[in-house]
Amino acid sequence: MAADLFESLAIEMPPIGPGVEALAPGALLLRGFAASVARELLADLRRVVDRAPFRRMSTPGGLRMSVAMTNCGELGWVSDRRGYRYDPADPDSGLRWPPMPDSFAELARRAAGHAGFAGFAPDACLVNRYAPGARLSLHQDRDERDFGWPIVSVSLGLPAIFQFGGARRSDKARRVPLQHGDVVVWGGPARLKHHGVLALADGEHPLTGRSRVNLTFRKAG
Ligand code: MD3
Ligand code: FE
Repeated sequence: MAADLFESLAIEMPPIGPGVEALAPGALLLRGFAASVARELLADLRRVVDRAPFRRMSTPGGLRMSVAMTNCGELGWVSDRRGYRYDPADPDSGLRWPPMPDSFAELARRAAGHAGFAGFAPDACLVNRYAPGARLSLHQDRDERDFGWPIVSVSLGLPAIFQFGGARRSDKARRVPLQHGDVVVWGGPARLKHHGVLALADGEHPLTGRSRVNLTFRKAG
């Protein structure tokens, strides 16, 4: 009886181990998963930003976002008065986005594998940089072609409070603190949920200074 119960749970639930937490169906938090490679990621990010500097984009409605963004990989997410889209070129330079560093792609592939998404090969990495006070209001990520692939997010630097809501923007959102090195895989039923980030609290991090950096890996095209 109890054995049957556990057997069925083992089939339904993702493999949960130390430091692994299901935030919601399809949303797997891997606490500290990126901590051991954080220095390498940030060194590789410096080379990306040399070619494609952080910039604050505008929304289609003409508001300037508080979060500064750049991209690497074959496609980059851009927002301007014309709308949201993935573009192979950086609109600020006209050049292709910098290639995705191997350290980025490998981390994303390993994390997605832990959540059951074998073969995740992201073609886009949106990099978000938050200064104190910067925030991201509740939104959905739906500019990608195939929602069957997850989004993998990697938090670096100062901690932030992440909001995870529902199918509708007005659905009540729960708050999840995300720390340096945390990785979340958002797939399945979590993939189209609304989410955002509360205004960043001031602080100082040894690796990023007064900022938080978030990498989001996507299969966009
Ligand atoms: C849940 N970035 O870039 S990462 C974004 O911390 C974005 O910079 C936030 O939302 C950040 O679009 C949150 C976590 C995240 C990313 C994508 C998701 C959560 C998600 C897609 C679906 C559901
Ligand atoms: Fe998002």
